[in-house]
Amino acid sequence: MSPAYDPENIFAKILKGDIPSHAVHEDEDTYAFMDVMPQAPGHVLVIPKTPSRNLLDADPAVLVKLIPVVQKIASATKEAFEADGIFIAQFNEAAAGQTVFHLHFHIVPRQQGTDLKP
Ligand code: DGP
Repeated sequence: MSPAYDPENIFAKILKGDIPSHAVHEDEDTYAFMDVMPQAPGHVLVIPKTPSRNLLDADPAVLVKLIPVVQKIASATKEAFEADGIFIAQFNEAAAGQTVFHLHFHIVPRQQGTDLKP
């Protein structure tokens, strides 16, 4: 069983407007914004507005609304950054690399022959 959702996590504060962010999309259920530590130009994070610690913790009904937005933002980002491909990643718990405990998808434009920043 996962630890409880912490309502004071950074992305919860971004959703509340307590921490500024650069929005690229917002609707009733979803928010997308630029990652403050981009692994490549155009690195976007897509999050649900519903409190969810990670994918394993999320109500499937939340994912049904979130995934089409991930797809849409990935397509738009690929076009905007003239990327050769798009990397989409999502981590669950610290052992797997999660550092902010509010469900998020990383969308990172990739150019052929370039590496992600470590
Ligand atoms: P991870 O939990 O490891 O999947 O990644 C969390 C990401 O969140 C990481 O790429 C950096 C980003 N991040 C952390 N703090 C902030 C913040 O205050 N604003 C924004 N825009 N991004 C943040």
